[in-house]
Amino acid sequence: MHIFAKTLAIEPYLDKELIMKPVIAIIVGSDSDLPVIQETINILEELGIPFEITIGSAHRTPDRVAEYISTASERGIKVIIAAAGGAAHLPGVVASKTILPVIGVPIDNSPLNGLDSLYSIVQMPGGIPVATMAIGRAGAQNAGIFAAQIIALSEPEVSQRLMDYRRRMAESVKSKADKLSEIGIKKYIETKTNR
Ligand code: RP5
Repeated sequence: MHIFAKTLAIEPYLDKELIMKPVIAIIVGSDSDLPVIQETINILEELGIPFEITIGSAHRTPDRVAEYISTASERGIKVIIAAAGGAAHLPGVVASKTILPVIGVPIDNSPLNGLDSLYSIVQMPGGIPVATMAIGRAGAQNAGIFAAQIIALSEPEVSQRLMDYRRRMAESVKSKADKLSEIGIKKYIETKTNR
């Protein structure tokens, strides 16, 4: 199995077990999903949560997906993020193979701009849930945050990092509002479009 496991250098006050082993697994249906799922990776890196990531397709490599997911719990994985586009059955198939919580990210790379992926992921029949995020980059970002929130239930340090993240987000909105009232709407829009 080719699993790209990435363990991040994080501050020593985190639980040793958490530092050493990935606790979140990300699986994408294709390498073409990776640019969107980069948003998930950014969040997990910012919050210092170790994760692993792999590519596995529910229709092109169903056996590989089954094997990868059935051993996730043994590896110490607590949450799985599954991202796919088009007729996106990957998150549902992943959820069928584990009782770990599965977060689904609908990728917007299809002619239907991800609406097909959203419906495929969100409309799971009763019995096998998938926590479905928004389509595309915002969904990928929220998948990372939501997974971190699950980890935070048993890791107070992760909880603190999530609160710090929210504080930084609020500060960034405030500084934008301050800049807007300082330079006015025309200049503000100019600075945004010149970026
Ligand atoms: C899905 O098909 C993948 O998740 C991807 O979003 C989509 C297209 O895959 P490629 O044809 O780009 O490999 O299974």
